[in-house]
Amino acid sequence: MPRPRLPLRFVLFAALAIGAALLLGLVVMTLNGLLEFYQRLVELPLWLRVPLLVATAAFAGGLGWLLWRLARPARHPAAAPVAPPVSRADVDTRIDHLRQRAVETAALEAELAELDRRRASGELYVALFGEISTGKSSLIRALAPEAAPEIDVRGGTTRQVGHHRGRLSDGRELILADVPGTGEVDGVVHEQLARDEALRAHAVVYLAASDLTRAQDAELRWLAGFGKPLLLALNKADLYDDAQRGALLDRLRQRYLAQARAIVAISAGGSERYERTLADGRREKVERDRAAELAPLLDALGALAARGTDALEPAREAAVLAEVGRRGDELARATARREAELAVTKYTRRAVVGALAAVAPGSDLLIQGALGTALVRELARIHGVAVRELDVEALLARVGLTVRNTTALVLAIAGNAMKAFPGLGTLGGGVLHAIAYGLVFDSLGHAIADTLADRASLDVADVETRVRALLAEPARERLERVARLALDAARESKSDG
Ligand SMILES: Nc1nc2c(ncn2[C@@H]2O[C@H](COP(=O)(O)OP(=O)(O)OP(=O)(O)O)[C@@H](O)[C@H]2O)c(=O)[nH]1
Ligand SMILES: [Mg+2]
Repeated sequence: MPRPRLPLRFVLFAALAIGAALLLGLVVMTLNGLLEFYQRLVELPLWLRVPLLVATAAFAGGLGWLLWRLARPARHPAAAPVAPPVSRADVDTRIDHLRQRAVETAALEAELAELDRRRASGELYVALFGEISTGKSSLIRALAPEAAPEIDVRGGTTRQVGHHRGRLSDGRELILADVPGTGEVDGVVHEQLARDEALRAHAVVYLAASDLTRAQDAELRWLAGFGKPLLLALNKADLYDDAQRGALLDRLRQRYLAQARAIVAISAGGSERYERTLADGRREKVERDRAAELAPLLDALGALAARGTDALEPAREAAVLAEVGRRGDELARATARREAELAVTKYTRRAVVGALAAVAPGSDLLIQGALGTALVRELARIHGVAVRELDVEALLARVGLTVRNTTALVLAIAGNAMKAFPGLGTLGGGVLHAIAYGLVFDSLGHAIADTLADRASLDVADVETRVRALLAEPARERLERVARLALDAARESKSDG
């Protein structure tokens, strides 16, 4: 039924016609205006004409520049450093701080020691990198004939990092690192080994056996972000005919012009198994090596080696330091979280004990009192955030109001906790309040710790929002923990008294 379509087409046509007419009118008007402007300009005396012309040109130029700034396509985020550069002294200080907090730093120190060892050795380190079964181990075997890395059609054959001494055509030596492939299901640990080794190398050869997938693309850009030389090798080129290979290479060259120093097609070789029939009719399994074709990669590696390790060392060092710094920060954060958790438990217990001891407990008394201040101070120290006395007071006053408004709620929740722990009921009404205080302190402590961790400042509004959320819906695990604290404290105070 073509009928209903007709009006729509008509409307479109009409709109187009009106648009075209308007545009034409606009063009004519502009031209007209320009002509008039020109005529008047010609009539003006010279001393007025020249400055006016200059001003008009400047205005047009400025407008053009502004339009270009707004409309120009975003530049490629090529080779942007992954993390801000970290100096060796900075990393050493961070490790010192961690050691002072009794954090295990041996792995970080080992990484730095390896950094120094490689620099002192003067050897050129090249890491191969790529998804499983792209032919990394095969390439090692082709470049380092004495090496015998395991090669298999099954992905995930290489499980550890292996170093092999290889030789380039001009006789120069280099150390090749064979690493586990990425992209294996559940291969996170192996993938980390590969990534760490890639950062330790002077240069990386990224191997692919076809056009890059989205995951490979991200991986390659991440590697290139460290600013070290990256060679992209399209392996198993023997599987493509000349036209296919050329088209693939063109595409890769267009996409990774900024990331890769060279983009080459190679055949690492590898081996193939097949069955053949003997003269007597028996069948036998044979394995034979495929011929390797590595010339363009050898050229690229040769050019790299010709630069010498000294030239390649700074980028290598920056990559390792950035990674060690990142891991140090991660350790520091985890340690702060652990210490904060202990501090919150300590103060929650004190709040509970205090509430049990008080004749007529009042929430303000505890929250605004010394206990609250001490909790804030300790958490701030743990997270390395400087806080002023004034801010602590403001925080406690504000949270005090929140708690007062939610007291009925907190008591109701505490009542539920008591039901879950029948033993608590027999300890009397004071326990209900003690649990309520415990909950308040536990919530306050976690809220402050999270704010400090996320914002690196004592953001009062943020703490309050978090306290409110925590008090409104305390998780069962928290409830039980606080109730148990109250139970223990009540028993202790009974046996004391
Ligand atoms: N056709 C062809 N096959 C190759 C080539 N290079 C390697 N292969 C085959 O690809 C498969 C995987 O080779 P490996 O060298 O084990 O690959 P890998 O990247 O080390 O694999 P993982 O260790 O599992 O990450 C093997 O069956 C090789 O024979 C090549 O140039 N052409
Ligand atoms: Mg391998």
